[in-house]
Amino acid sequence: MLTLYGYWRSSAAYRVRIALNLKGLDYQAKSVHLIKEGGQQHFEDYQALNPAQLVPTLVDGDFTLNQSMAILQYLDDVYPQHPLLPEDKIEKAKILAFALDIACEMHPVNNLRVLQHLKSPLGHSQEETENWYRHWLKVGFDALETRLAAHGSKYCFADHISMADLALVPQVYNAIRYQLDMKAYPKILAIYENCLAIDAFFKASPEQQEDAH
Ligand SMILES: N[C@@H](CCC(=O)N[C@@H](CS)C(=O)NCC(=O)O)C(=O)O
Repeated sequence: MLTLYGYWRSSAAYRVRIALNLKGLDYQAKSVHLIKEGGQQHFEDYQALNPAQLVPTLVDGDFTLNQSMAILQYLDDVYPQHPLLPEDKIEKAKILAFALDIACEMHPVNNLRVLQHLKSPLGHSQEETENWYRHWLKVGFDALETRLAAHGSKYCFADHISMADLALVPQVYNAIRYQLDMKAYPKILAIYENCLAIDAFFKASPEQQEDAH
């Protein structure tokens, strides 16, 4: 039995939900509300599961795993249907690098706890915090849009869904939420729309989750 501890608006959990859906895996979703009650990720029982106090955490039987990119890799290794990475080693490395541009460079600087820290104790306003958010989105998306000229098509890497798309789609959701002007990124936006037309992506989207709002 697979259990995913996540939160509807968590982009890292969103990556994993897409993978589970693509692979047709049944899972139980457990909500860890990141805002309510001071953030349930800080509760003792959740810390026992994931001392990093972040979502997602995947439990597969007696095995517990954090870090969404490690979870994607684990799911791909153990449940190989609908692979997220190709056999070709060069192509695989390129896809991983693209996904990590998002997961390692863009996501961490705009994480909830970073935004909260900017406000208190550092004293930045809501407007300054949102400008920070959009700044790092722009830096990341500028590079990704350029990269997509080389290999983007229907999806990030030609016409095959890959781990790159699973990383990109949640990041675009966040960008739209934070009102980044997406007109500068026609390739990214087209891929986002192509992905959301697929049931596995749509069902994984934040508003479709039981704990939404
Ligand atoms: N690198 C981690 C990032 C996990 C992460 O930062 N999750 C966010 C939600 S997307 C979170 O739990 N934030 C809670 C907080 O900042 O307190 C992963 O990919 O799983």
